[in-house]
Amino acid sequence: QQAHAHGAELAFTYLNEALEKRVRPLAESLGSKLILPCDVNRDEDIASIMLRMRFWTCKIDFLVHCIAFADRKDLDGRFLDTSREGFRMAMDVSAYSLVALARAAEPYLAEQGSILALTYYGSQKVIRNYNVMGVAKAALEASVRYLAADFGPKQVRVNAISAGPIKTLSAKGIRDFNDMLRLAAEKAPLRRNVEASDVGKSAVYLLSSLSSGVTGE
Ligand code: IMJ
Repeated sequence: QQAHAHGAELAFTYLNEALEKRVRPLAESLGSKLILPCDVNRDEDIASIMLRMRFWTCKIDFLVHCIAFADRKDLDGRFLDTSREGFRMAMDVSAYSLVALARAAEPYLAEQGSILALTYYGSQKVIRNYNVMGVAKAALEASVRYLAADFGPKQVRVNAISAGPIKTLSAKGIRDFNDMLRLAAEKAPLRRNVEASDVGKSAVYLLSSLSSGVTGE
């Protein structure tokens, strides 16, 4: 919404029909003309969305990565009990997908373009229940730095936002989440939690030339 308010023309992707029901109304409310299915575990899907982008616009100014997935049972109890498949899945969807998308977008990215990912403090410190997602976000954050180095010569910047806890679909059903929200608000300097619009405004900064000297952050 913030990018749209600042004049961006936006394309959206969704994983499946269940998520299309959430993404499409938002995308349409922002006048989006390109709303496509994409499973980041499938290289064909990634290639296909980039091809569709190419027919729609000559250059991509920015790419926003806002996907994560871990098996629900790995976001509760002990990290120690994470299965090999659960670990692989969380890393593939939540971290490798940024690398795959960035590479696929490379030929179409504008000079001075910007790539942005969303992360969370559970990558740096142990946050109860975050478990394998913390490991995946640590990989995502390191990927941001290495991608920033690779894209630097093209003047494409790569950054991530680590916001505080927000009640979104991705926090639905997480044990003790409401307690965490309350505690975070009490301890925060502003004595409140961040809202999606706060994150959106930081995103506009990182996606635009307002942050022209900022990369790998
Ligand atoms: C998620 C789990 C545990 C603690 C958590 C979160 N805290 C926060 C989140 C404290 C803020 C939300 N978050 C930052 C995430 O990255 C969530 C990722 C996520 C959520 C789900 C829920 C449903 C599901 N798989 C998921 N995979 C990743 O099946």
